[in-house]
Amino acid sequence: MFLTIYGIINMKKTIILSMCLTFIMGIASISFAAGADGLPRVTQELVAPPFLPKHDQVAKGGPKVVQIRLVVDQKEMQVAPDAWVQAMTFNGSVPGPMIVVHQNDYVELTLVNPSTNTFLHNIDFHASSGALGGGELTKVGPGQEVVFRFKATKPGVFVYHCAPGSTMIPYHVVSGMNGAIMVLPRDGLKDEKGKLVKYDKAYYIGEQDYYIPSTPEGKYKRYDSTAIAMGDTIQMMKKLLPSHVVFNGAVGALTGKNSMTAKVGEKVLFLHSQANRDSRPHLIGGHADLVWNGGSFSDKPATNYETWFIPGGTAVAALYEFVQPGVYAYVNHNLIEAIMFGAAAHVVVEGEWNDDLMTQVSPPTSIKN
Ligand SMILES: [Cu+2]
Repeated sequence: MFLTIYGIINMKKTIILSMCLTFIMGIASISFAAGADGLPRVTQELVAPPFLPKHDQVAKGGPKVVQIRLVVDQKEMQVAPDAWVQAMTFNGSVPGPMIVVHQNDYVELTLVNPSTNTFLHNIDFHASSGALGGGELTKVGPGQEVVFRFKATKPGVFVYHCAPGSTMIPYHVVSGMNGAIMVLPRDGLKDEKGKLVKYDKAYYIGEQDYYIPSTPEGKYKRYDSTAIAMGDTIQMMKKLLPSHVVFNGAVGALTGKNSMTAKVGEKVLFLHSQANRDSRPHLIGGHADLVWNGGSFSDKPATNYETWFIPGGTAVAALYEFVQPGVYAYVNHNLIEAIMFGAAAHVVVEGEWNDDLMTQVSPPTSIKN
């Protein structure tokens, strides 16, 4: 319409203007096509937490399209010796797998909802920009799959979770449908002085609150399906009092033979997510040398924290170089949640003890006077 009116006024100018518009639109379509379509594609093999998929800390080459596959698995999982949950999971683990890309890579997800499931599912990526974090574009009913792509423009650690609408959002999240993605700066992580910092190991700790109903006698109820469990569980959820707060899906998932490991002198990156409640990780006997508060890698990391904070719906990265051997407890420092609800893990660290840093000057004896 604008062109028509303008053309009546001056046909010559119109021709020039429309040529310019065609040229500009041409550039726009070229730059769009050069977005994801022209880039190399790689497939990332996702692994169950606390491990991370194979990745480069400093990106090699330019942006890529990173293809991943998440399959929704509804199944019963044991949370504690006396408690089971009808879990809803991404790829069968609680939390879902950690995804690792670099800033300005594209994440191309195939989300699969097998026909054996009963509910509709989707995914909201906090790392993405756009309506509902992709929630509307990724809704899949049982028997469907969808391919969805977003550009990871912001560096940091971010939660992803199922968000199918209404009460189903918290129900799916507290049934296990959450995980995290780490979007590394292309030139790697930087310390507080802006110097490249590399980690020797990285672990993903996904904290999960469960709301498992009990019988009047105090025994945890066990259900045949998520649909059957839903009514009672939602009544429990409304009280805001979890029955369990655990790391990686179950009490003891990161202790004993499943403990995290490290050596003295190794820098370990702890990635901790909580999709629903606040948390406050603390490494007993250690620290966080660096903490990227709010999970943002755009900001300088804070230094030398004793306990760091995870606002609900966030994933946070903390780095620590172990300086002493031993079995360290990594806990939610609401110690009731750690000890009585289950939010505790172990890091077994090998190496030489440094007496200068800590020693028992004399062993316990009877009080002398
Ligand atoms: Cu879901």
